[in-house]
Amino acid sequence: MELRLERGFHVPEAHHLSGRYALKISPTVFFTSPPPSVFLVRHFSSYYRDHKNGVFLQPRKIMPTGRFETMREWVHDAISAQRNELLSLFSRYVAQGKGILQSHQLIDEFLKTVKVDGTTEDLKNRPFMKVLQSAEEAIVLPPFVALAIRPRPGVREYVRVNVYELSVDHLTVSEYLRFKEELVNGHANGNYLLELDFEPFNATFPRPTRSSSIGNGVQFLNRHLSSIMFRNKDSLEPLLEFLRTHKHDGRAMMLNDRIQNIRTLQEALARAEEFLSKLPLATPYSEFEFELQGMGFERGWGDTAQKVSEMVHLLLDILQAPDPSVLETFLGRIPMVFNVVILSPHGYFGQANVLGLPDTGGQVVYILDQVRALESEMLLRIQKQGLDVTPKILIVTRLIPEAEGTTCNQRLEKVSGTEHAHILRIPFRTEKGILRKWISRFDVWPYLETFAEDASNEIAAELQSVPNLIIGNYSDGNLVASLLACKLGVIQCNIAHALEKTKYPESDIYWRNHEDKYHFASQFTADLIAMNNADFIITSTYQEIAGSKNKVGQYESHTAFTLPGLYRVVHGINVFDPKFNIVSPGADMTIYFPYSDKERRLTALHESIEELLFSSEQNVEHVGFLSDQLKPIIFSMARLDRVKNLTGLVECYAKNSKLREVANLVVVGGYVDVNQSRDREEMAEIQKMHSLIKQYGLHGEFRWIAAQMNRARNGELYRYIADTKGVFVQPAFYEAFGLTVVESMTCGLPTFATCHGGPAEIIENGVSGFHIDPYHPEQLATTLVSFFETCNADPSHWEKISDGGLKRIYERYTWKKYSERLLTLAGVYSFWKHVSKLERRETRRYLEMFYSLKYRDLANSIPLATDEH
Ligand code: UDP
Ligand code: LCN
Repeated sequence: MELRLERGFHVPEAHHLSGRYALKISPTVFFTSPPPSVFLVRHFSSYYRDHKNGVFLQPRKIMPTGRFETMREWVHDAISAQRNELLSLFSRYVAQGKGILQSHQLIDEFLKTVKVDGTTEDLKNRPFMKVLQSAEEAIVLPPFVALAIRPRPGVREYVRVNVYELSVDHLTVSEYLRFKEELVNGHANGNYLLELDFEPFNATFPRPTRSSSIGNGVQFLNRHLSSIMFRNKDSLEPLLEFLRTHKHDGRAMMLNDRIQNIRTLQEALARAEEFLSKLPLATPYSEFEFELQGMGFERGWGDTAQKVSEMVHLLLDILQAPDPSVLETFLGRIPMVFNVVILSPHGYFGQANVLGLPDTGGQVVYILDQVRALESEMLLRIQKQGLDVTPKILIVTRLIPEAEGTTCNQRLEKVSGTEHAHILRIPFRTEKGILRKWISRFDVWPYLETFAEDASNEIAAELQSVPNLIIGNYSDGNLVASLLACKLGVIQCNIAHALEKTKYPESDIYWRNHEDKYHFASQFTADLIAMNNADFIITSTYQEIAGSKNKVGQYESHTAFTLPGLYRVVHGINVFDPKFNIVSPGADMTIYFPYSDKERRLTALHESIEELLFSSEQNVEHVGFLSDQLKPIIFSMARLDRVKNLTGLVECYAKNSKLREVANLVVVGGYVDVNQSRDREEMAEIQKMHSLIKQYGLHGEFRWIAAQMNRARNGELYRYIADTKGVFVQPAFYEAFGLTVVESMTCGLPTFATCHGGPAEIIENGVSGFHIDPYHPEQLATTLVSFFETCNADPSHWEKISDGGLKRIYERYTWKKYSERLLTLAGVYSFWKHVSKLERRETRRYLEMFYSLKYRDLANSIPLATDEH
């Protein structure tokens, strides 16, 4: 394989380098790409140097097909090949009037237009079908149809077709968004609308280019920055300076003043190595502390001769033959994180009686489990590092004086199962005083700046020092985390949980229509600020960042969008940015463990579980009954939001007589009595549920149980359902991650979950559970019937899926893995921030301006809540 490059480079050979194609240009010059036939050298946008492998050139864009240099040419060619058909296709699009067509609508119209004279395969191979398969959306504004084409996750291009002439223009992102704005503004769109562009700040910083590298930022960052750092001996100075100045609470760690330069460091390490090799491995640090100090080493290297020796070797290896993965291990072991602040302002944040209350679901469960796992990992690390520091974790949330039977009116509450973690509550206040009642997460924006100020003072009082890591949660927590991180100069990690923009389609372009109820303008502005301010972002899945082949990711949808009349985002976030890392949560394994773990089963709870499932009593806790208690149970549990689609599951079950024959249905969620609910969406779902029971005569086969807040019993409930050889179904229209999916799989209950969002990634279809499409309920029913029938014929099938689910969980979804990874990331990103120029002053200044000139006005335009009833 030979390629001739522009600028006279000659490519003598192609290598397949650990799954990537790497073309060697000279002994030190490589580039990576998909198969070389696709590659066009003039598409280089930049390069980065890797100390080991040479220079990687980054392709600017890669066409889904190799013959074309630009997207415009590709689309043009596809159109030319099918001119007549496409004239009628475009007139179908145009006939629908101006508007947005989503990808499935584009394809549906295509299928209706094109005469199927060949096989389905033939249809799939039509050139324009390929274009449509990559199209994310189309904007129809006669005589034009503009297409946003996404050849692969994270990459987008724009073209505009004149539907009468079938001519094609390439559009820049700004032109495309301006065109899209005409849907709302007609031609009155402002040429002078504020355009936000974060690209220039990061242009010189290399990024991976392959979609499969997204979400593994730390590896890329280590590789790139270490190649700079290990270029020569002088470039190691920042590492030395970091180790020499590293302190906690004014106490020196790692190195003292005896180590003046790299030479003395290397000598001291060699001496320490020799000294330690003579000690028994288990010798406690205190027994040789004095000698090590004399050589230039302070605390932090380890608690035994063996641990210290391992660290010494790691550093010697790094100094002699630097390797990014050794560096990551070394950095991950340096004591850096002792005080953590976790922000989650909205909702009822408490440890009991809160699940099921408005805005109170998985995020609360996630944070409480996260804190327990983090604390034990921090304690373990501190002990292994040979330190006697007490870690502190503060969850900072809102204090709600009218606490509705929860503890949300208490200032400080210890997190159960921890020694050093507390919930610190701070009220929302304005000049008029403290807000007493709960308010929706959509209305919190005007309170957050004051909340951040108050939080900063209270955190200082509680910790008696500055935190080492600030973690934001959801849009409001991430914004407050940004304000605090800037103020305190602390490393910031973001966790989105769910970005609302993806949940509400077209909420950007038609933002004004939602403004009264949802205040998305403030929320999307806060999201942009926070995601650009964060030092690193962790996500539960890949799809959260960059979606999948056919679906746009939650972060990816912030790459380019417009809020007509307000601002236009031409580069909001780059999903290839090395700040993104996938760190998936798990389920608390003391509560959720396999049904087969007989010793640990909470059999004492079975009586109350049986009462919940089978009693004939109809009351505010349950309605419906199960007449045949021997049938397996189809189980679901969620908040009774519309998007969770519990009523969709009930309807799907109700309509399929075979399914009703082979299994019972049990649903946990919401209130059974509509008068108890305060949430309009929930009230509608409650009423729908009652009418479904009536309409389909579900008594005898279906039980609806109100929201259950006892987590221990919920754990046993999943296992009890497993005993019936039942299944769990998660039928949401969209689920960002889906903790219930992980909980049920951790209990060994075969799980059927939505293919829209995180569950599609948690489950491998047919192996560790099943994907279902809530938009095709009849298929869902068939999948369930077929599962139960297969299990009847071969009972080992149920066990096979149950085991597959457990295997998947142990491999990927555990809090132990999560906390190890999070602490390593915190160490690595803190280190790089310290030793390189990653504090990104230019970005911060731009963000400050955006915050002051846009966000603050938007937030202040939201009416303040009142406490009147
Ligand atoms: N949950 C619960 N009782 C209920 C409904 C839900 O304890 O009646 C718990 C459920 O076990 C899970 C969390 O609430 O731990 C819901 O998290 P998930 O990520 O599934 O959805 P979210 O509510 O965050 O959208
Ligand atoms: C919010 C959601 O909507 C869920 O999908 C997640 O599982 C939960 O937060 C925890 O991250």
